[in-house]
Amino acid sequence: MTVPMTSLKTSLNLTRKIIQAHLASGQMELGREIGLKIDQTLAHDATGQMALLQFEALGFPRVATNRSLIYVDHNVLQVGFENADDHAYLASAAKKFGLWFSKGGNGICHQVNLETFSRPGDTLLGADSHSTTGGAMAELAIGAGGLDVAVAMGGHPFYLPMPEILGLRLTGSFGPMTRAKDLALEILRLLGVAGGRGKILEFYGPALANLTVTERATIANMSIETGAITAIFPSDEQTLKFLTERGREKEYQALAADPQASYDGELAIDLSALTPLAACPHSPGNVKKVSEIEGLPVDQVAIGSCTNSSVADLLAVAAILRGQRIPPRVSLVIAPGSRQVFLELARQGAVADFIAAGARIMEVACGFCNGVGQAPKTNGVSLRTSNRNFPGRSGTPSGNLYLVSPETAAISALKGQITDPRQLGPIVINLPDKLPTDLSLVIPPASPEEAGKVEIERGPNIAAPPSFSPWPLSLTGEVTLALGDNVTTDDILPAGAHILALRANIPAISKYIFNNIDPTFPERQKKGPGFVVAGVNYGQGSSREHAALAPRYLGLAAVIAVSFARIHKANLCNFGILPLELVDPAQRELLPQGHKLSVDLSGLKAQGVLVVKNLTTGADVPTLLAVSERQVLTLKAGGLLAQMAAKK
Ligand code: MIC
Ligand code: SF4
Repeated sequence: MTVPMTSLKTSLNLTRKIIQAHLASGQMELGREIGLKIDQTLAHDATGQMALLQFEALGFPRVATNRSLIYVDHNVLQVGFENADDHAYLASAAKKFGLWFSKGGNGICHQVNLETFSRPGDTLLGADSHSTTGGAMAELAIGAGGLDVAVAMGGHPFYLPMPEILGLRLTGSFGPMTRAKDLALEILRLLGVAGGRGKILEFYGPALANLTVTERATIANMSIETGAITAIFPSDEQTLKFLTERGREKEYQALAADPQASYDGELAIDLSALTPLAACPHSPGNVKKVSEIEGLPVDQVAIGSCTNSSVADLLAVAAILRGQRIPPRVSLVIAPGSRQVFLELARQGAVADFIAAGARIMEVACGFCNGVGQAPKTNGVSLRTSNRNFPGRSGTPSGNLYLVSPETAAISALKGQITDPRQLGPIVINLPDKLPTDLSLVIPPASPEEAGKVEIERGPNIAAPPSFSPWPLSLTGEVTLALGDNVTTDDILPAGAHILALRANIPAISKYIFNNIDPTFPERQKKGPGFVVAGVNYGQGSSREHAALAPRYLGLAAVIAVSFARIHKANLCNFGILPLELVDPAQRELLPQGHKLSVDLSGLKAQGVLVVKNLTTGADVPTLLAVSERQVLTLKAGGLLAQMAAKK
């Protein structure tokens, strides 16, 4: 897709330019629904199996995007046949339907996609919330549920309300040992975990001249933790340098906001004023200065994840560890983000530095980041370079996770306690002009002529997606769970290797819904239509549609909350669960667990008020159905699969 570069004739910001070039429906009016043409999609072995199963159920013959990819990176432990079944299904379905397949060992989807496939000016829809990482390459890169990605793979637009564009002007330069991660955390400190909702963060300003694509990737990656739709940087000399290092200079296109461009809101950050920061337990928004928490003994340090596992990140870690040893009580694990990174570390001898320092080298994958291994000990303190420290995400409900930069993690591992990295002298790393580019673990799809001969492998773990009917117009049910603010998708559907292995099997995975909060939920919810009641920002975090699909399978009919996270709200609609927003947040108290509710769905309309009746007390609680006309039709049909099937 050609996006006009800087122009003196218009005054558009970069986001609006890319949206304009991809607009399939609607107008760029704040809050009104727009449809975007999608150039690329990605999914992985936690979301891709359901995305592809739904792609099949929708009857698409072959992907209609410029490029669609499947990555094996989340689910690599293979604790049983289930993972291997998933991978065989993914590989064969990718081959048949025209997707590229990145095998286990090739790396974390966002890292590999950035290195290999992301293109300035493109739209990317990823079945993973951190697909925002592509914003570092001036892509409009958005996370969504697997069903939305399946529909986009089939060539249909992706819909979202026209976002507010928040301009972030960066000035100054990082002080000693202050890094991109600290900027990402500063943005979280300023916006909190919900302050970015409905917004795209567009970066500009003089500091960008020295901000590498790798650093931009850390910032774009973590933008989702503010609730933002995504973040985007211009395509400039830094972009050209990144592409050239990877032999991709031909894909370069300069892109920036017009000089007179304006934003819906602006924020200025002076990088020189930043200090090393940490997100403290149990939220990425709980940001403190590292100097304030210095001295806390650490049990585990885990370096890697799609936030901080680049060559530059891990060479810095190697430089800090070189010639030193970690104390016996600390466990240090390092997981390179991609095969390209791992090869370069090996070439430069950094792997030897890690081993000599006492580190354990983990597989090139997500690993510890979403609870696939390395769960800390009970009440353990774990310093991580990843992006989320939600309760229980590490696999240890009482674990205390702190999110920090690779430099803070490395020095703290050596000292055995949280340590401000500014006590280190300057470190020197050698970033080569050319990085290894071996794509032998990326398997191309079969040609359209050969595709017919490809057999899809379906082991016993692969179950067809369930189908749902519309709710009765007079909907009655119980409040099966009443919760607080910022309920995460990790709360709804916990992470971890055993549960991840069931992502292709909704009946099996539904048994784990709300497991860390109330293990009796699935059994209670199965008894009839149910209502979950919650506070602000319900469904923050990941894109996992299973956190809507599996509750719907159990009979959840509506979530009544003060507000919702964007991706999760779209997922609820996709599976026919009503996302109802309390008109008066205080009335949440009128809907306690166990009470019986009813709601009349006959007048369902976009932005309409639905009065929820508490049959136990007689109280009336007005709620807003803040969705688009399109989503109302989806809800009326019993979900997007049913709606699209009816259209045929
Ligand atoms: C995450 O970081 O939470 C994940 C695991 O990558 C998820 C994907 C999933 O759970 O399906 C995400 O961010 O979307
Ligand atoms: Fe993987 Fe963690 Fe990144 Fe999610 S946040 S894609 S689990 S590395």
